[in-house]
Amino acid sequence: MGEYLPPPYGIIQLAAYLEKEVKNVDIEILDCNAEQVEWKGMEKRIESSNPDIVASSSLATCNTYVVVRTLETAKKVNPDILTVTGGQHFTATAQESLKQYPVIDVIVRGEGEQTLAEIVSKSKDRNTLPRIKGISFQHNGEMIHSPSRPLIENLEQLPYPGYHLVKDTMDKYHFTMMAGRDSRYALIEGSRGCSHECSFCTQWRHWQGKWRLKTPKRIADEMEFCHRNFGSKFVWLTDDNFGAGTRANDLAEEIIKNGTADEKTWFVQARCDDIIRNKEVLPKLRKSGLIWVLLGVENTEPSTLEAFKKGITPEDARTAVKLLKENGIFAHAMFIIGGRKDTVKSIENLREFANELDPDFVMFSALTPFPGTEIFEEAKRNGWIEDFNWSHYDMVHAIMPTETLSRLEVQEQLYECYRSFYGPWRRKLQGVFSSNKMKRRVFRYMAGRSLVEQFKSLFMGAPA
Ligand code: B12
Ligand code: SF4
Repeated sequence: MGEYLPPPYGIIQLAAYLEKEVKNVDIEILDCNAEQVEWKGMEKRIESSNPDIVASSSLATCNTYVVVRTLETAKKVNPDILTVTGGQHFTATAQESLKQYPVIDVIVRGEGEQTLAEIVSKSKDRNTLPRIKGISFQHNGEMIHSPSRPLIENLEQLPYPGYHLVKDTMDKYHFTMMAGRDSRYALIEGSRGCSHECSFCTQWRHWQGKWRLKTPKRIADEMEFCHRNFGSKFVWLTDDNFGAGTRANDLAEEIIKNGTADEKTWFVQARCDDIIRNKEVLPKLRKSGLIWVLLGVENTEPSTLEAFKKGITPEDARTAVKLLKENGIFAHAMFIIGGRKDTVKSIENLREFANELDPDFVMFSALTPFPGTEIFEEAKRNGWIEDFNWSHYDMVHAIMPTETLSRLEVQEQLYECYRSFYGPWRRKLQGVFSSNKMKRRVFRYMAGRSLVEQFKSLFMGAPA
């Protein structure tokens, strides 16, 4: 998706909670991406801060080695530093990760706020660690997994995200292709978890199959808070769904009520069926600043959709894309290739479907068996996984073959999907000269940087 620099949302959320709940704690956030700090610089910063604890963000499986190197750097500076990490990947792989990476002292499993606060409060006496719920650690060569911590019942007990802790780098965060280089960008969390159970997704299991929601008023107020205090003009709502009922409508109304809807825009990921359910609300959502929706279309083959347990149909995708376009909301569709039953023909059909669907923007990805998913378990059991290099788990590198295609062939098919959608001059010209401002910007941006070619160079020759 071109150049972007996101604020480190998970970490500032955790830090804001520590500030609120733990007495006498000094917190420093180091955003190495934003501050352009390399490994040596990180080492120096840790040295000069002389912390008791170093906690690293992780976000996605593909960042595993970067997390490990970060914690290694902390241990190099001072072996007594307590090193901590968490998030979806380390939660799902706690046992193996502790074994494989002895530089990790503690893995926080699942929800992080309360657990990290307790670790910080009790860190002076490490013998109390076993009494903390929701952690995994090694003690005298033994792997200890304390009982899971119950989820926070009401998400509104959480403080507003700690953007003040990264205020010096706030003007650096951007999502150029989506919102332009100069639009200050913030992430806001409106809910945690998901009420669906797709077999390729880590999200619902990580949050114990529960979907907890902030109220529309609170979400709108958080957007307003970022706008007023940090000048945020573009907000990525981290939710995965709108859901049914009046939620989407109420959110749009609350944003409009706050009076600055025309000064900011926002983005969300959504299910096709939720867009259809909320079709009457789309004009209001657009008025509230919703400019871009990423739709999980995933696939069109009935057997693949069934294996994915997504619970939507190609017809839902057609309707959802049409509705978004009619309402001037940029329709971005995501597809997954490389399911076990995929063949050259089925992927060709998917390409045809994507072309016919004609969303404003598409992304194709290779089915990635993220640890913690049903697909990972099945694939591991059956020996389908050919690549355990976590840095390749970015949905761009093919990790598994299908019944009829080798891993390299899946990889080539992925590139072919991009070429087929973005290659034709007709689509390029329609994009570059589109009457839709957003589409014009995206296609001009892509054309200027030959993004499809860059995509090819990311992986060609990757599977060894
Ligand atoms: C916004 C977002 C992005 C944004 C911005 C990320 C950012 N810097 O904040 C961008 C666009 C950059 C992005 C990119 C990618 N993303 Co993303 N992203 C998300 C999204 C929607 C929200 C993340 C978030 O902030 N959540 C809210 C925070 C509070 O939750 P959290 O991070 O899980 O943290 C909580 C706990 O897990 C725990 N915790 C987490 N880390 C730590 C660390 C410590 C020390 C402790 C104590 C606790 C702890 O405590 C936190 C509070 O309770 C999630 C899906 C989701 N709804 O969560 C996907 C998600 C994280 N992304 C995912 C993926 C796959 C990617 C990409 C690989 C996609 C791609 N092909 O490019 C890249 C990876 C980029 C990279 N190298 O980091 C997957 C990860 C799956 C996996 N196991 O790898 C997710 C889960 C989506 C999904 N449903 O599959 N992403
Ligand atoms: S893919 Fe989307 S709908 Fe399915 S479980 Fe994950 S977040 Fe929920």
